[in-house]
Amino acid sequence: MSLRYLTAGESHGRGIIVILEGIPSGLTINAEDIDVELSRRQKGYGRGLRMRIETDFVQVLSGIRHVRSLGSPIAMLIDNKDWDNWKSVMSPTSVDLDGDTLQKPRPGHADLAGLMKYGVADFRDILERSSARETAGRVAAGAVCKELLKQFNIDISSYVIQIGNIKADMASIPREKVWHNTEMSFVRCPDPKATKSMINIIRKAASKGDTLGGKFVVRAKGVPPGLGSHTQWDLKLDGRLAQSLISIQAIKAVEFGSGAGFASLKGSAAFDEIFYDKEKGFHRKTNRAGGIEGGISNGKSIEATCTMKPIPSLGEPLRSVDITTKKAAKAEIVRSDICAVPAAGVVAEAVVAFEIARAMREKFGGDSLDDMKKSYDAYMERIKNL
Ligand code: EPS
Repeated sequence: MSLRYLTAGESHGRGIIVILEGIPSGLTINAEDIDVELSRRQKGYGRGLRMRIETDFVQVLSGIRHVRSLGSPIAMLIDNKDWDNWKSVMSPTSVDLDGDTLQKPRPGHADLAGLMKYGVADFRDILERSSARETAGRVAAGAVCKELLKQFNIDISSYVIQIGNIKADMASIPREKVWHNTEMSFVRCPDPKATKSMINIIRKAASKGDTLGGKFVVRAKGVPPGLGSHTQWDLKLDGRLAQSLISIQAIKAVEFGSGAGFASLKGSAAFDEIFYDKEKGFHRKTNRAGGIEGGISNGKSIEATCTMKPIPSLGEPLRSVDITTKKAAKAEIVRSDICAVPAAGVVAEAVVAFEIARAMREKFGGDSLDDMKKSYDAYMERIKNL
């Protein structure tokens, strides 16, 4: 048994559903802890009016009894409050005869490609599912995975380092302040000066009907060496993490460690030299690899930098074509966020938590948490005595 999940649900439908399977029995899971993660995902300066409507909380439908996991599939529902306003447009049973159809696809969105692929006449049929509302389900699944990882002292965090052309000056922020500053910042950026400038450019973009993307770092601390494998392409941990991260709506690039910077480094300056002493065992003084070598975690923090494109729903729309008349037209104006980079960092934490939990489950097995811990302890003891 490995770990897997599926999400379902449209952005303006009844709600978002997630089924997470493979969590061992005996893990304490409080719905409030899942709600904390859902609320972190909703925040961030630059979200649109929709976030004033929604207050996400989880309803656990199965797999947890008396606050403990059963080892059976965990099904969770997050209601869409906005459903009340969309009951006829999104009705699964009746036909909305007066409803407007969306005809002018937005460049950068799934609208046109999805419309061609699925043969639909109204690209609402596509955007409802391509919408980032779906990530509420991933965050709920990730919150459960985070609880499992806590049992092994693995901690997942993220912070924003760039919005538009404003970059955080990370060298000026002491390491121990990064987490606190991030959670205090309206854009989840640890640099207070950059936070101010980021808020300003988001405000400016909004006033011009424009949107912004950016970059964030996601980090997993406390990951044991040995997750993932060099033996097969689809077992490599970096490959699996990259797929999960790039599947987050609007993420266009994922880099591990020095990432794109490796291109200009010489071999003599690109790697993490190996040291040994009795107390620390094998260790490194740098982490250019981002915690993964040969597709296997090496015991350093796993660090990925992700790039998010600007939101493609614009207040001042780009050129497009009406799919019925074939005449040139401006793309549809659809209510949207201006910048969702801070929220995307929280979603990235969730998908990284899932991938690390999955790799842990594969390496240490265990239908129950106790079995998993015993196997983990035995392995950690073995590598300590190498
Ligand atoms: C989204 C558009 C906006 C966002 C939405 C993603 O929603 P609406 O079209 O209802 O204004 O707020 O994100 C969420 C609802 C969410 O929970 O993240 C889009 O087109 O992708």
